[in-house]
Amino acid sequence: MTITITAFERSPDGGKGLARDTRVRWALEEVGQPYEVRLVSFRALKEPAHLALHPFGQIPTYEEGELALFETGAIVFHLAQRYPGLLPEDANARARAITWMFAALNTIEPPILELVTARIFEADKPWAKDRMPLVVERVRARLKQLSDRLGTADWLDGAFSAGDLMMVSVLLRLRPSGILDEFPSLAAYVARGEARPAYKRAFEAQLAVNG
Ligand code: GTB
Repeated sequence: MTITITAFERSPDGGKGLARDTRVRWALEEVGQPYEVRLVSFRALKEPAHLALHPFGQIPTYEEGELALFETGAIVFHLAQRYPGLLPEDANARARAITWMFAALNTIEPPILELVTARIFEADKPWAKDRMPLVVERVRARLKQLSDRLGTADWLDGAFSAGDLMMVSVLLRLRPSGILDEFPSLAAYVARGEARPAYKRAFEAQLAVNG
């Protein structure tokens, strides 16, 4: 059955791979599933046809026969459950890998998004200068904890998993801020993710659209 995802017709990042279709492309590449991409304009995101797929009018979405999904966490989890390659066989190791997916989305991504919002969309607000150090400190605190847990390991819990795919994807959003480089082990962790052939294919595919 054909898998179709949606992505920006033209991502505002100009091909840096920061829009969230990249993590879904990456998961599809890791599990070796071919896919098609339907490109959507910002206007079309808010039109009924797309809202029927995604109630919040965003990308990416995922269609496979009768199944339509939104939310990258749900999409990557679906792929990881359906196809081998992203979750361990052992039940406990699998549960821990899923825990890391949730940690990426629920614990690490929120302060990073707060920082992105502060840097890009609120930089001209009168309170921006006072608030920025607080926002940056919240990110640093989480990165320190994550870095402590990763230690000298390559991946968060044994072999590469959907948990790492999601964590690396979330951390990549920090790169323009420079904060990631304050944590060399996390910067190296992200670089390991980017070096995976599946990531490279996903990155190139989005670059072909947005570059
Ligand atoms: N929780 C949802 C998920 O994980 O799927 C969030 C989806 C989401 O935020 N989608 C964004 C979107 O469609 C694109 S990824 N936004 C349009 C809208 O809401 O109207 C966020 C994003 C956008 C642009 C860049 N960039 O240019 O650097 C990076 C990330």
